[in-house]
Amino acid sequence: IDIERDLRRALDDDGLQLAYQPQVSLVDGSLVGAEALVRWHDLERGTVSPDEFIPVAEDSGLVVDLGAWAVDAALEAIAAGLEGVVVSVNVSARQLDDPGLVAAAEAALARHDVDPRWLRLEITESALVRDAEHASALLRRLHDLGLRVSIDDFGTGYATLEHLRRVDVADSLKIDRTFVSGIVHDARDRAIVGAAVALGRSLGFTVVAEGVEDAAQAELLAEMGCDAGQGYHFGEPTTPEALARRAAG
Ligand code: G
Ligand code: G
Ligand code: MN
Ligand code: NA
Repeated sequence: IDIERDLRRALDDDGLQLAYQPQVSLVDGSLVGAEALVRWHDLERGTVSPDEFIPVAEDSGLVVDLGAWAVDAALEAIAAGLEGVVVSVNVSARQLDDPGLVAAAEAALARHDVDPRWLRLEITESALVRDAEHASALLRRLHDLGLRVSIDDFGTGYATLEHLRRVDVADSLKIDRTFVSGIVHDARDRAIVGAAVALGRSLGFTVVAEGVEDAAQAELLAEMGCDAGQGYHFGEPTTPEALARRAAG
């Protein structure tokens, strides 16, 4: 069961796909963005969950090549009909250690005739905190290429107000779904999400709530001033073609 070897092969042989999960405006219901999520359907293994193979990719360093592939695939999808929708790609902590990250992003942009502002890189809060000085310098260089930057899984990674102040190139903040899931029934979750939305908005971030699963949650989030929602209520991760149709209609 050498998952690392099989993942490497899938990466080399066009065996990975990106699925795009819609991000919807809580103000007018329009499609404002999508998160690209890697999918691996293996002939022998069946569908392998990213929760299973992303940690392997991180430990082995394969996530550097996987991340470069994801950026390339997302740019291709944007060029093929997603322009107008901000597509987010996840960047793992391990990729921030790769000295070739900025050059790889630059090369990918050169390969595709795409306005870089339609691509957003999602950095988890924990990756940001691990080496804040290095991370914020790196994010600035990526931002200088015209890319957008988002802080992912906010609330789970011990970011301080100092971190938030420092990462001024990020334009979006994603509130982790572990907080969002409780907002209707749990007053403490509601208070935390409300405060996080207010903090994010007042710092100029577009605030996106993750894991929105029903209309009651969406309504509460809208009342809090949250900009956008992502989750099963608005749609599961889907093909780039289906997302493009949704963007057009
Ligand atoms: O859709 P979901 O099961 O797809 O994703 C599970 C986890 O895998 C999430 O934490 C998500 O951030 C992570 N993930 C999905 N796609 C990628 C990717 O392209 N790169 C990295 N680093 N993580 C990803
Ligand atoms: O990057 P991140 O860990 O946030 O990746 C998103 C993960 O959350 C993916 O595994 C995706 O399939 C999953 N997901 C997306 N929408 C929902 C939702 O509404 N509820 C739950 N429980 N999970 C979701
Ligand atoms: Mn993410
Ligand atoms: Na996330």
